[in-house]
Amino acid sequence: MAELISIGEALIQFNALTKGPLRHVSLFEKHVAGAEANVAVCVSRLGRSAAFIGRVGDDEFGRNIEAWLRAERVDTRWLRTDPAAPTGIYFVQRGYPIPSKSAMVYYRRGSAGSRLSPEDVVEEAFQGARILHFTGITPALSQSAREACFKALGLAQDNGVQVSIDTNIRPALWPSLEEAAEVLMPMVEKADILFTDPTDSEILVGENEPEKILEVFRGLGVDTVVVKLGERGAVASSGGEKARAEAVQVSVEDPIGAGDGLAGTFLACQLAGRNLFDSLRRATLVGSLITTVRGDQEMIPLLKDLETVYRYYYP
Ligand code: KDG
Repeated sequence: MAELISIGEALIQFNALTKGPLRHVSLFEKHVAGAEANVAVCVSRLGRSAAFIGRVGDDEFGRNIEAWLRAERVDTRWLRTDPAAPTGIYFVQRGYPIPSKSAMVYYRRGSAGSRLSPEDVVEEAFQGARILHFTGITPALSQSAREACFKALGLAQDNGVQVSIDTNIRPALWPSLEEAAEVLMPMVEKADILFTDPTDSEILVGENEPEKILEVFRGLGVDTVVVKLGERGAVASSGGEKARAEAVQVSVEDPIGAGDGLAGTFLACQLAGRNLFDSLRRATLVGSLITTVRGDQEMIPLLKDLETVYRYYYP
């Protein structure tokens, strides 16, 4: 059985080959993406085992996602093909209006992935697993996806599985930010490991200062809190320890997916028994590497390559 169970919507990403507003872009490159799928692939590439629970459509993009995840050795036995809806897609607009940033344009309403429901979340997946992971995207997809997350939280608790949540608030998926906070906070309070950033924390708990964010979520009972700070790196707090890691300086092609690489690497390191600082520094490094190419998953290193690049930056 897989050590990490990730629940969410895997998507096909069309990434603009040229920077600027999408209306002027003629060529797009296809990638497999979706926050929870990115984390599952990351954990698997780093030598730990991962399974992905979700739905894809009975179409070419659904087959593309399934084949990709299998090739990455992610356990897809609980990935369902739903003939009633298409696989979700989105486009990435790069470098506009902010030069170093990307924007996502979704075409996913009513997608197969959004039809995730409690019946897709089976107890068998949790038996022997060590970590359940999902992000704030999954409960935003639909009422049934939200219920699937709650069922997963219950099964994690019943089976002694740690809960990892990345707040990942995507405003385009929520009717309002207040609703995002209302739905996500009861889930966050059940997390053992939390990934967040200043923007999401401002929405959830009215704090955007990294040290305060650590304090507030730790105070709510979350054992390990990681605050992602983009080009400023990350800070974390766990038990009696605190750690800070700087991002490495790289040339940014597309920052989307960096946060998932950071989370996936941190979780893989924790599964491998690494301490907080070692986990955070490797996680931050992988987050930086991912920004150097288009696509969320392509630059996630294999374990041996992570150690090579780690020694390069931290000789
Ligand atoms: O973190 C990257 C993801 O946001 C991207 O792959 C798309 O999953 C996605 C989403 O729902 O925004």
